[in-house]
Amino acid sequence: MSFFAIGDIQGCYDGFRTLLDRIHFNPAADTVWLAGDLVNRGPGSLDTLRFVRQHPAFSVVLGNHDLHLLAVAFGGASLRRKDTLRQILDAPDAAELLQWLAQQPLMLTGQSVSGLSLAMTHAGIPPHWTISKTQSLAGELETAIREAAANPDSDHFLRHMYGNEADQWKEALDGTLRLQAIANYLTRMRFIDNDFRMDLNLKEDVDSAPSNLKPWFTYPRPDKVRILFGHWAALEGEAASSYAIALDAGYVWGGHMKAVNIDTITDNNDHVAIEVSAPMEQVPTG
Ligand SMILES: [Mn+2]
Repeated sequence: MSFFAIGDIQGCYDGFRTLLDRIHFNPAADTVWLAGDLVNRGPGSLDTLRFVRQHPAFSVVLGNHDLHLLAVAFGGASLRRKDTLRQILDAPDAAELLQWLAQQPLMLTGQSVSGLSLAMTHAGIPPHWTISKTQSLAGELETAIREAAANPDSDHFLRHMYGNEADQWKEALDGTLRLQAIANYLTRMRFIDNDFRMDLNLKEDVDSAPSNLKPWFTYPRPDKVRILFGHWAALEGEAASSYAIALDAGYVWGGHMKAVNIDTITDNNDHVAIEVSAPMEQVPTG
């Protein structure tokens, strides 16, 4: 009856299975939250999707790479040079896998055994969004993604997903820009300024940012919710935050894959983590 959170798998199926062995994963009893980016860059995206879909022990949030796969499958977006998604698109069970993926949420909420309130999204939650507001905005995006998968030929959001223009939340946003802003905050955010505007280009470590930008998780929040997130490999699984817990330790880039034992999270945000290291030969080139 363990409760774990695991960071970005990015198609590193062998590393994922090794990590599950290391935490003595029991599919009949345990709960494991996956922080999104199940697929892409690594060599085992198809096996990862099949395995996660088969086991109800896993709960998933969608990451930017998962959304990219859905945009390619349903929205006519092009594969990029470094993508390793072709194996999914060509698989005999592609339709079932992609429809399953399109039904997954952007956010999970729950409680640890000691009663801490928990939320997970792929990139994080900006400090000016309450948990209930985030839940509601995530729901708008989930609805749009499900409509796209149900009617791929219509003029749906996955045809218009990409845009760095939607880099700051405004209540008045509507239509495509509103959905783009929600997707950007929940799946791409790293640095934000004092007006909570995202810089969607910077992806480096915290020390390299211009002085007007800070990691989203260093701004104070009005609640005490613990936010579990992936996406930011350059953090190497360490966020200096009183409330956020970083899960992406960059396995696909030769780093580590990390599992946090959620029931060990303390009041001051310490927690027990189990990591596996990537074999060097797995590092993608370019
Ligand atoms: Mn990501």
